[in-house]
Amino acid sequence: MNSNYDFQSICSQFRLYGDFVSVQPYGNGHINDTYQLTYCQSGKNVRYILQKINTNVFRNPVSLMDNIQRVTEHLKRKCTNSRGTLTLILTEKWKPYVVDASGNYWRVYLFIENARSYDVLETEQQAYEAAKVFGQFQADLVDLPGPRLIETIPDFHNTPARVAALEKAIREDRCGRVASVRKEIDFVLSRREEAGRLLELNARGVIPERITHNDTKLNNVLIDTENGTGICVIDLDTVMPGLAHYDFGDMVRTGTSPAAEDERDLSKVTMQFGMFEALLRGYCATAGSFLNDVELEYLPFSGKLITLEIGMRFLTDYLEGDVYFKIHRDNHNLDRCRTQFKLVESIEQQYGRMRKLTDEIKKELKK
Ligand code: ADP
Ligand code: GN1
Ligand code: MG
Repeated sequence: MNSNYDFQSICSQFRLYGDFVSVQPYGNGHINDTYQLTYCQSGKNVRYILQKINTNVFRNPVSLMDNIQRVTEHLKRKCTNSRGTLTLILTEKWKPYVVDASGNYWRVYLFIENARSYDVLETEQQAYEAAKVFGQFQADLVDLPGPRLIETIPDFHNTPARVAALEKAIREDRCGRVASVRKEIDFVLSRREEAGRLLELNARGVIPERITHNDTKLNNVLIDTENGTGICVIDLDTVMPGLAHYDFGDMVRTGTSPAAEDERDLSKVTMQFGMFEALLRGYCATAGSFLNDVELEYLPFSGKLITLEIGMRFLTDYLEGDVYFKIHRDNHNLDRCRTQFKLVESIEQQYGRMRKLTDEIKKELKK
């Protein structure tokens, strides 16, 4: 743990009651530094989540926190209990973040207890519950009052721009790694004409901009540890204007394979149709209330596109020398890229069936 931070001083600026007990690294996120913070309140230990925002990734943390504050306050009005949304703890000066002496941005959330996230889902019921919560999240934000949320990372899901970034990394070949990943590069380039399809539909006015989460990795949703119901969406840094597909696509990417995102044995990576069906039914149970016909029709495509997109982001980061995603071993980003591309192939093999099911569900929704 980085003990250079003066945790007690940082925490003392938030409206946290009781006595500081401990702070420990927590979770498996690739971007922020997350800590479990414990305070003793009148003899009882209470946990919080303390996070240092990654300002290399999020260049405008003040606007980002403004987005999160607006979104969580809006959700709070719709929730029946305090586990239904993240709750920010404000500072003594009523701000949602603290800037420390080195310029780091920190925030604190209530710790959502009796809940957990899964890096790999275990059952179709979990997939259904998680997707339902993400769909409800989009549905609840349909009426967020203006102004438009700021884009915390511009062009985050602009897949053609991600292809261009990969091509730049190939041209520069900063680490001399290009020659060893020709196969992976060809995999992307042979599919490049699909990269702009959703943005084209949006430009033609066929699918609308919505407020989306944009990082719906299945470990960004909490599930009740007692009864297995989906509770709450977390990791709100990328909540911003987007297409509904960005969220469903990332659920397919992270929720349908029984293998970890960085699994080295690619024979374990496969798109399990039953998990896809559970995600689709769960998502439509909530988002079906507002999605239009074309949005529904392109849900299977989004699974393929977003898996390809994240795979190429891992590949780009590998070529650039692992500067974006946290890595924990050599070739970690390349391993992650390969699992994504294997999953794309598996989706392609089952694509007809995925579309047929989507058509059936679309008809059920119309009844
Ligand atoms: P990152 O952006 O790095 O992925 P997250 O915001 O997703 O960071 O947090 C990392 C992990 O911390 C999550 O996967 C989850 O397990 C846990 N976590 C985050 N916020 C909370 C919370 N409010 N209550 C309980 N656990 C949380
Ligand atoms: C990052 O923050 P985390 O670990 O939930 C990334 C996502 C990727 C994901 C891949 C802001 O998500 O876009 O899909 O890793 N978040 C950001 O695991 O880049
Ligand atoms: Mg996360």
